[in-house]
Formats: sequence, C-alpha cells, structure tokens
Amino acid sequence: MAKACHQCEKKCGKHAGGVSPDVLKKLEEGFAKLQGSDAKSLLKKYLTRSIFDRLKNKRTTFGSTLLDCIQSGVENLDSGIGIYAPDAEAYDVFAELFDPVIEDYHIGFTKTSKHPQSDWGNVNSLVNVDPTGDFVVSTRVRCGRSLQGYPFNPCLTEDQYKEMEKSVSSALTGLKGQFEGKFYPLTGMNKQDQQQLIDDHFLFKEGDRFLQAANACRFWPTGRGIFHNSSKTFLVWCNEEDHLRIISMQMGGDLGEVYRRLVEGVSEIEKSLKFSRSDRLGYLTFCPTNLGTTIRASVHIKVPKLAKNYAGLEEVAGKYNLQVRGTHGEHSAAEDGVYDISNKRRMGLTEYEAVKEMQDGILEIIKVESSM
Ligand code: ADP
Ligand code: DAR
Repeated sequence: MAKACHQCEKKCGKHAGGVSPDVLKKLEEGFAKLQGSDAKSLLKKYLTRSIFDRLKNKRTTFGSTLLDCIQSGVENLDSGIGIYAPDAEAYDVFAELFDPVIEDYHIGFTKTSKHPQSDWGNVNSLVNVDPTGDFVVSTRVRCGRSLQGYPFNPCLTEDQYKEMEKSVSSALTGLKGQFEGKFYPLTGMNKQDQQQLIDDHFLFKEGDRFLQAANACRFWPTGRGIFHNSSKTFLVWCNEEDHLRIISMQMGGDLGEVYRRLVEGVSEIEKSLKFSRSDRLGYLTFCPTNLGTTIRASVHIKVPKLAKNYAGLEEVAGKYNLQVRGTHGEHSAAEDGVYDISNKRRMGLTEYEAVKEMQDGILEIIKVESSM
C-alpha cells in the first residue's frame, strides 16, 4: 500500500484544508482491508466507521492525514497497536482514534485524564531484584524524548535529520564523568560493528517493518546514530523510532543502580537539549504506547518453570501490568529461555511509580518461579 503523500499535500496546497482524492481512496481501501481481516490490533478495535468518516478529511498543519497514522497497522495486520502519530498535533486532530487506543493500552488513562508532573522519586529506594543472580541476566531502563521544534519521523526533512544529529551528538559528547563517551553515526558504520552492537542488545535493529510502513525510516541511515560511554552502561539512540532513546543498562539485577544512572544522565542531557512535553499526555513520542513517562524498565530473565507455559507466564506478568517480549525485544522470540519482561504502563503514573510497578512485578515473578 503506497504511503500517504502528505509532503505533496503540503507543497501543492491543492487540497488546502482537505485531503486529496488519492489519499481518500487509499484510506477507504485500508479501512476495507482492516475490516475484512482478523487483525487483533487496537487500530482495528477502535477505528469504527463513524470515527473513520469524521477523521478521514482532517489534516494537521504539518499536512499529516489519518492515513499517515494508520498505514502501518493496515500494512501489518499483525500489529498490536497499529497507529503512530506522524507529528505531535496528530494526538489532538485524530484524538477520537488515539484516545481510546491510549486508554486501552495504558489501562485507564481516559481522554479527561492528565499525566502527572515528572517525579523520579527516591532514587535510593529501588533494589537489586536478584541479588543471588539466579534468574536475572541483565537490567535496562530507558526513556524516550522528542526535541522541541521538530515533528516525528514521517514529517522530518533530510536537513532536519542532519541538524538533529549535529545538536544531539554535540550535547552528548559534552557529557563528563561516568557519562563520558562517543557518538557513532550509523552513516559509515562498519556493518559488522553495527550487527555486533545489535546482537549485544546495545543498538536498535534496522528495518522494522512496522516503522518502515509508518514512513519512519526515510533517508536511512542519515541522522541516525548511537552514543555510549566506555562501559556501554549509558547509551543514547538518535532518530530510531523516537528522536532520542536514553538508556541505562548493566549485567545483573541491580535495578536501583541502573535507575540512578538513568535519572542522573537524563538530568545532564536536559541541560543542553529542550524536549517536547504535553500538559495532558506528558513527554511526546511517535508511538502512543510510549507517551507520558516514556519509561520502559526491563530485565532479561530466565524463569524456566513459569516459561514452560508461555501463556501462563504472560498471565502472571499481566497481573502486575508487565509485558513479556523475546530476547531481542518486541516482535522477537526468546532464545535460551531468556525473556525481556518490563512495565507496560507509562502514562497516568510517575517515572518512579512505573519503575516501582516493574520492580514489584519482577520480585513477585521470581517468588512464583522459586515456589514452583
Ligand atoms: P525498546 O522499546 O526499549 O526499544 P526493544 O524491545 O526494541 O525495546 O529492545 C531494544 C533492545 O534492548 C533489544 O536489543 C533488547 O534485547 C534490548 N533489551 C531490552 N531489555 C534488556 C535488558 N533488560 N537487558 C539487555 N538488553 C535488553
Ligand atoms: N509495532 C507496532 C508498535 C507497538 C509498540 N512498539 C513500539 N512503539 N516500538 C505495533 O503496533 O505492533
């Protein structure tokens, strides 16, 4: 399915205020494909005919249309969510679709809810979830940030990618102490080095079909890169899915130490870069699943008894609002019994509460595994 040509819409201006017949035709085709499929995505669940009809003629000031929001979920019927926001305005212009998806995923964040102010809490109160090292291989906490003044991937120009890479790499290479490190542009990166970083879980995978279909990979690899300190315990992804992914990670289960490093690292970066934050939605991101705190705290964990029944593992995890992914992250399978288990909720609670919910859930999962 061809991509929405919102850039043409914006440039030609033929359809100022409306949407071109070509995009409308693609929208109708996409809606029919979704309705005729057995897709289980939140897109299919919430894009009713009446909402579709009310949104199909709308555009943001960046020229983004409903097609820009839904095309990934139409092209990938196995999507879990199926929609992305091509620019920050899309969350308001297409709110009739985004709001029910957000409420469903973030478990009760309704259209009248307001995300709380940032609160990293008492950074010394989180623990090592596996001090004896029997279960947890490694621990990672990440957050996403969008740079003020820039839209999301589908609306960025090649020059904007270059501008963003320059300002992000300049801010990061100015970091000192435990954060001191180097920025590695993807452009020109040795393919073997790149694959090794991906295999070692430090770098984002390339060619995610969901992001490709969402027009999020244009001009690749321009503007994309990774920063990391010498020990690879503090990393920043530039222009993968979000403008920045700020990551703290290390071997073992010391969630407290990983969390403290992230909090300090974000605070240092905020001295040089300004981020987009909505009063209602919190920190803004390309995918609605990452809004609010944008925090994902995860362990790579081996729970062989629980994992004998994957559905059972997911059920136990779900009781604590946790999500189970494979060893290489979302849309991957577990290798050698290593699962990525993390908090699911990121909105309607503070950064501390999101990570505490993960900590409590992981402690419970280890307790259940140990009792079996
Ligand atoms: P995100 O949404 O945080 O980008 P992904 O599911 O795409 O997460 O995973 C990104 C990378 O981070 C993958 O290589 C994944 O294996 C790695 N990862 C996630 N959690 C951990 C962890 N606790 N320890 C080591 N690597 C991890
Ligand atoms: N692959 C899309 C997005 C799901 C959430 N993960 C993100 N944003 N990386 C889907 O709908 O399955």
